[in-house]
Amino acid sequence: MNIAIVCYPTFGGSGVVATELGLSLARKGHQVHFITYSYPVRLDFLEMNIHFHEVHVEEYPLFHYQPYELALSSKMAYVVKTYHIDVLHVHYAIPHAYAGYMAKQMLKRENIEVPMITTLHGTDITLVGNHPTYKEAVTFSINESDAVTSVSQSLKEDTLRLFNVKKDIQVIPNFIDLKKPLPLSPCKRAVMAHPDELIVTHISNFRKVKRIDDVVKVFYGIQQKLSAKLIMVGDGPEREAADQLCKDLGIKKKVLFLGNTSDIDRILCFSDLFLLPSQSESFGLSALEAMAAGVPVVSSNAGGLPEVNEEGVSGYLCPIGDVTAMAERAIEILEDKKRLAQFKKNARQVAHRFDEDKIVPMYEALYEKVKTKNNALKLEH
Ligand code: GMT
Repeated sequence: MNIAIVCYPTFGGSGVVATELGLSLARKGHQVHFITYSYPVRLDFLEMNIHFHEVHVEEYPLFHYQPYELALSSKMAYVVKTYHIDVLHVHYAIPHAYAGYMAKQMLKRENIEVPMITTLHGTDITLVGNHPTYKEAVTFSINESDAVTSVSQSLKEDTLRLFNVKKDIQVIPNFIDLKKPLPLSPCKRAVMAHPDELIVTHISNFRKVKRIDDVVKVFYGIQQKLSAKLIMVGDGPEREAADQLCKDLGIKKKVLFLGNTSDIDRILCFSDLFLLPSQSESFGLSALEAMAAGVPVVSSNAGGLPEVNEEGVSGYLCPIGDVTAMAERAIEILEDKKRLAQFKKNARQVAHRFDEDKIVPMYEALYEKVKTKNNALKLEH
């Protein structure tokens, strides 16, 4: 099939999932066309069957806000026409589903019908999309999609609760490539910590929703009992405040801020525990990535996290903001070598539920379904 994927190219989970999906589909022989404003961060280099179409927004002094949706919908229409796209798959409703709807309307004028699938990822529903500024347009574009998927049952329920959505929403969870070879070079644990130190890791975009200060507070509790280091991966608005909190708590020397990287496997390979105390989390892809690398997770019990992190098996789930409980659970996992080894093993096992080989065929089946329906409609006309 010729599939166009529209996503954010940044470090956010939705862009990562979209990119990994595109790569997986390309490996299976589909032609995959990424449409976005810059090269997706997880796409190392153009690979076989992968194509990239940059959305360029022309700057003009009259515009207070540059019209990205306009440029995006024009590019979508162009790519669909030129490359005979069978399915348009947009990740993150804002503004992708809206721009996709416009592209479909433009194409209709030229007698080209292309089905559009919208995948809801989380903040497009729970935070941004739900804001009155966008709500009407988001509801409209979800309802106008030919198929809608959400990355967890919890997100599906949030969508139905918050929006007047008439469309059926299919849950297709995020996935992980478990066949991927482990880091090429040996795992460099010694660079990060002394041999007797445990390594606790957090990866995110350091937004408020991630409760970065809770990560630091939980670690503060852990290091009072056990010798440990905290590795903070990512960047965003809360980074400076977290840095300051580390100074205030006197743990600055035990916390390393590494900034953004797509080489997370090289970090997860030496991590003993992953912390994700988010306020809201539709799925928690970073937790799944940690589990796949054999790293147990202590997370909040928010949104879709209980669908990913199995209580008492791959880690623990604690009430949002309960840093004491999170630190206690973390210590419970870390303090006993045998127990830690068991949790590590379990984490990897639980991650197998989200194996790429199980999940990607669900998308392929959906593509086939919307394509067949679209062809039948064409015949009717
Ligand atoms: O978590 C973020 O802030 C990034 C955000 C995104 O849209 O890129 O992530 C969302 O989508 C991910 C991929 O489906 C999910 O794993 C994250 O849980 C979800 N984030 C939230 O719901 C806060």
